[in-house]
Amino acid sequence: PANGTAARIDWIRSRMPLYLVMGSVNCRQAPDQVLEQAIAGGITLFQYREKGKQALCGQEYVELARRLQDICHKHQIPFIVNDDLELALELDADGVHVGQNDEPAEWIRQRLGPNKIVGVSAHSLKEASRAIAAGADYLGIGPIYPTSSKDDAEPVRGTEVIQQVRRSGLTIPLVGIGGIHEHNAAPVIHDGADGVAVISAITAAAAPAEAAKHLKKAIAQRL
Ligand code: TZP
Ligand code: MG
Repeated sequence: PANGTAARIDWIRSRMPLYLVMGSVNCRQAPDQVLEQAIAGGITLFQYREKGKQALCGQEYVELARRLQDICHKHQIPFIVNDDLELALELDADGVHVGQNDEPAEWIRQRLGPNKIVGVSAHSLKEASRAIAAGADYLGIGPIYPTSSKDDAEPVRGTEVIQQVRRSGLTIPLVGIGGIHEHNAAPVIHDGADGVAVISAITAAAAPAEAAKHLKKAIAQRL
């Protein structure tokens, strides 16, 4: 099972193939330009994740969010906020993504209402089932491969948890995350994901548009 009407689930699943997660810390060029290029390369969903030691805060944090949201709007890419319900409400963002140690998904769903997107990170079948019961629209499962973009990442599990979730009959839209790039994305889709979420494969690429295009192609061949 998954949450919502069939049409809503289909729509959310259709946004999963190439999900860019990004903050200023991840970028070599101006974040606005990285996002524009990533969209040109074919990303289907965007998450503003401004985290880490050098992360912007206060007014700068909000201003960057607004600029990136404007770019997403212009290209009809849904704009999701990582772990900041208040910012999402202030900006009328399209949704919020929370981890297991963030505000509970039930609360996020209650505050956002039924029409916004709620994403939850899950690292086991149990966490996946709980997230669905709490009202999640999609799951992020990882890290699939070793990653240097998250300091407090859980152990690498390959596609094991994705396979467990699918074998248990859960049909919720889901993406794999963690160390994914164009040459290792195929097994993630093959093993049951509806897409991949990436940071560095696009943000640290010399040519983000090309990187996104190649990733999208690797995924589309498997979907
Ligand atoms: N959650 C699990 S791994 C990860 C997050 C946010 C970081 C993914 O970044 P990259 O650069 O695609 O490995
Ligand atoms: Mg979090």
